[in-house]
Amino acid sequence: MLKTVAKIFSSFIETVKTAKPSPKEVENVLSDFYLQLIAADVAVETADAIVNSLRHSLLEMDVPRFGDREAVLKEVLKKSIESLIKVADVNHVLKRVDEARKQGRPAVILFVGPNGSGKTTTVVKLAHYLRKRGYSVILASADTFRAGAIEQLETLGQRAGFMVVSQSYGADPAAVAVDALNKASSMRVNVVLIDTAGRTEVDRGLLEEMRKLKRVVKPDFVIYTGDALAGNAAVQQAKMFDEVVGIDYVILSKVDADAKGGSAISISHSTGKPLLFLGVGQELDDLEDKPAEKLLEALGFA
Ligand SMILES: Nc1nc2c(ncn2[C@@H]2O[C@H](COP(=O)(O)OP(=O)(O)OP(=O)(O)O)[C@@H](O)[C@H]2O)c(=O)[nH]1
Ligand SMILES: [Mg+2]
Repeated sequence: MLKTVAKIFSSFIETVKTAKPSPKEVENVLSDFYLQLIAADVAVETADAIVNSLRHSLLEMDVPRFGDREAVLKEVLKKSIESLIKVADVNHVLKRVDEARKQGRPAVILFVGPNGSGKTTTVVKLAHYLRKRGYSVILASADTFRAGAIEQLETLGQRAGFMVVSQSYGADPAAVAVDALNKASSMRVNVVLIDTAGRTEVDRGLLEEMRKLKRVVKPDFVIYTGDALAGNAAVQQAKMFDEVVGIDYVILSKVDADAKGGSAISISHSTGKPLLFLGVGQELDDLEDKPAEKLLEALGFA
């Protein structure tokens, strides 16, 4: 997990730990480091931010005579990465669900993202997460587009013990979502999670449909699910989804299978949208609600 970036970090520390480099050496080391980060799919603006925050420390760093330069440098790098990984407190989401409950309505969370990014799997994992915390949840299959999508959510959802509201392929996704909302209201269910079809910037019709869905269901939150394996593309797509539909949070999936780590350290910084969870496997419990801790640990800062 995130081995490439972790290695780039440790070899950077190795290079600069022994003696205080001259300004010229600092620039050489940093430009090398920068190129390695870009090659590992770190977004350009994020690599810039890391390098800029390190430049000052490398030039000005004042380690006591017998001080441990390596430990100080590692701490500086850790602080820099920590400040870039913006996370959301899941309690904020739970509080909103409580407020909705007090108003006598279900909270609604709309999942969006590109094809195959992990939306459907994550919907079921989040339902499980919420149920463990005492909330009742139903799922809406508003992906009426991709062959097999309805059966996939029905299978995964029902196996985990959730009610799945669906219609037929080609049905209006907004109609499915409204149907689910009505059922949730009459059954006094706390949360409705809406699964949608994967889409890209070339699917104009699908993007418009997503906007309509948002207009109709007025979700409490829109969550973008990105695939860590897509690297920088996951970051660019998140920006596109934010422009087109508006997103509140990011969940990055498949972090367990991501050998590089570029998207994981860039996505919240680059999009300005906080990371809510990391998907770290295909089981129901593989949803990590402390993304920053988990990423820093994988990057060797434990
Ligand atoms: N290793 C790993 N695999 C995951 C994770 N999340 C999802 N997957 C797998 O990724 C694949 C795609 O997941 P889906 O949930 O179907 O993705 P989707 O975004 O709903 O896909 P579309 O509906 O086709 O757009 C499936 O094989 C999942 O099991 C994760 O956190 N880790
Ligand atoms: Mg899906």
